[in-house]
Amino acid sequence: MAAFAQAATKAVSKVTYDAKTSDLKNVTVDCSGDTGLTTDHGVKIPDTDNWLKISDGEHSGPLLLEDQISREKLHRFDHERIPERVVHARGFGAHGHFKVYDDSASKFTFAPVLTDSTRNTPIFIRFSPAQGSRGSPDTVRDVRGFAMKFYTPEGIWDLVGNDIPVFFIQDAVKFPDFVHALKPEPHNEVPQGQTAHNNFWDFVGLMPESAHMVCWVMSDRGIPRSYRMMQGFGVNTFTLINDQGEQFFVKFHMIPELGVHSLVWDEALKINGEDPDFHRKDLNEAIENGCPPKWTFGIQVIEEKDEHNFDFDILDATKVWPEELVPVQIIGEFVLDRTVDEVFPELEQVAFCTSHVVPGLGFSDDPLLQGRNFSYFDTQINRLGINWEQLPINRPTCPIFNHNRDGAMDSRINANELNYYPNRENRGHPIAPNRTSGGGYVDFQEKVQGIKQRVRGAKFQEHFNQAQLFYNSLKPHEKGHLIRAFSFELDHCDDERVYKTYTELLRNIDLDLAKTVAENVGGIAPESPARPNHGKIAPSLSQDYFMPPAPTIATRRVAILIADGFNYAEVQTMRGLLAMAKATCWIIGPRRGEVKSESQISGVEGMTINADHHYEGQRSTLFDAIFVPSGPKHAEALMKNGRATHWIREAFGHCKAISAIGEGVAFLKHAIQLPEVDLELNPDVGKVSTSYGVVTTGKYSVLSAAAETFTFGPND
Ligand code: HDD
Repeated sequence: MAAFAQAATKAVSKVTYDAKTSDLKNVTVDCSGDTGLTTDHGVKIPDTDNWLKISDGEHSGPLLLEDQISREKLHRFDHERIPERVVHARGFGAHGHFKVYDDSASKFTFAPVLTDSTRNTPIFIRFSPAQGSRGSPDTVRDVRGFAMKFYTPEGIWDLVGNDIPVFFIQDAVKFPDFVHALKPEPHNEVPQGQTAHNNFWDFVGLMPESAHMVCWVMSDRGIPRSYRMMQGFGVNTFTLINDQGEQFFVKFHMIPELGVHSLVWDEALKINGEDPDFHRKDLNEAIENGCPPKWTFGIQVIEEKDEHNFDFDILDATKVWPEELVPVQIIGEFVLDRTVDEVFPELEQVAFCTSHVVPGLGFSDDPLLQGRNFSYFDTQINRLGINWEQLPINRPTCPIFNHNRDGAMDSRINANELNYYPNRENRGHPIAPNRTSGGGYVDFQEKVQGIKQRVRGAKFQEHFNQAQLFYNSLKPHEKGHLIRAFSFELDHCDDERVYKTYTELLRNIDLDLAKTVAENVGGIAPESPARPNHGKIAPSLSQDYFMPPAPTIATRRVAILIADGFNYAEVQTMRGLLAMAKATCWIIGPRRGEVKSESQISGVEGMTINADHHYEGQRSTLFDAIFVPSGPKHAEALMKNGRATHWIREAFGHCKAISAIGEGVAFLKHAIQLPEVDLELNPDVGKVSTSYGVVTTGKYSVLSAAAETFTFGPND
């Protein structure tokens, strides 16, 4: 199965399969192709540089319309773009595999994808900020889509989640309004990749139900360090059905093995300019360096009888089910271990539908999910046409047979002249639903009663308890970042009705928060809270709760800053240590090319190192840690170089791990110029310990601990 998924997603030039049985086993994919150019209709191209024209060899005459080769080339170019996604237009992803550890979930579901531990289900995941257009930068402040496609023998399961467990709105009918307010404003198409504008804050200020989600987006969750270091959530409440026909409510969780880590805001702002593709490069780099990112997969389950036992409605997508109340049961894991071959056929054309579930899974009456179930298929038709599920990346890896017909780009040959049911040969008949993997889909026989009306339940009317719970659960530094984020965003709103309304709304969450933000942005600093703070906290809402079991710097990017006269042995030792810890290491020098070591410039036949980049070519923001070796002349040269000095100051301001030896320490002191920051010499000479991106080795001194006391260093 995996082979086909692989084949199905490879950019294929020739795919042959037995159309009659749709038997996919004998799929052959020949991507070898000829290196010579042909037209799309297979004719070999004699010349791709000159349009056929009338000419005496000297002067060019008119081009000839008969040149079907040149015309085709221009036609294809003119029609390359398809409608970008109306939200989540920017995105990137990879292929991987999913497996469950055991059949523990069979209490709740008969779906083999969640209960059969012998399976290794091919998956494809696309991560995506929501607001920006397809060409917007990666490290914007935004929610990140976390869309998973499972290619199972029972059909495709699309779990279309986000990296934040709640959403802005409760009822799907508000989605067009929400997106209109979120996206660039219609009169000037500003801003790109930002929520910092009047319309967004006007809308959420008038929609208290969005308060909880807005707090999450304004927290460090809104600026993930990496797609590999963020959680994923199914967000909506789905259902599971077990083989006794019992139904359970379920929420899905994806927990990154590397832990949850974020950028600091100043860093995110700068990376958007320095490397707008930071997150997508980071994902590919990790996979290509043999460090495929891994997540564990968990479920929260509530029995039907317990549905109303909570002070919130469990079908309300603006609410979490606190893990302290409903534990997350880890049932499996997944890894992303293959990068895409080509963006358009795999990432631009991948399409997800929340309505695509496999037997054993179902939908709750969550009003957001029910609306989503309509929207996704509709939007795929608009983007890709009615036969979008025949595109290799979207194609199921199990047999397909039905009476759906024709429509643009229908390439399936059903070889079935009885394209209706019932028919005299009972061809294409329904498959009796039963609670096994071979049965037809089981619709849960749920009893529903009520009257037709446009309402939401009483518990849907409460909007601040969980926003308070989230705020209370943040660590002090997380709270500080959140307050600064609100202040940044509302400072970009120039209509005072907007920022005054929102600072007033913050009184419902926390008085300090409301006062500080109001003072920063010119709102009315409140004297009292709009409601008491219940003071509850849920530790699992802080991202610090999700640290890896064992500290690791695996896949972290470490820059080694050198100038002519550096200590060669130290650099080579550090490179070895970092490689052992599976971190990636980059030499940054005065030039990209040979940099002379200390012994070499002192006339002894010494070694040189080739720098990967020069000081101006990269920035500290693109690295997690910096190491500066010893060497008097090298340290002196660094001290004289403003850009190298800024590297250290900026990294210090971003609380990065910085380490140095000997004269390198003097350079750090010179760069940081904060006498109160005491360079602590690590006493463990020669020992290498690494934790959370902090590299402390041997007699090197480490500044990162000191940097923690600063959220912004001297240069910010
Ligand atoms: Fe959505 C895309 C996630 C609410 C309608 N959504 C889209 C994508 C993600 C999400 C990750 C990008 C998928 C991809 O990579 O192709 N959306 C969510 C989550 C939501 C949510 C987690 C709240 C729980 N979405 C939501 C609502 C509606 C939509 C309420 C409409 C009623 N979403 C869409 C869409 C998109 C989409 C318009 C645009 C592109 C696409 O579907 O394929 O149908």
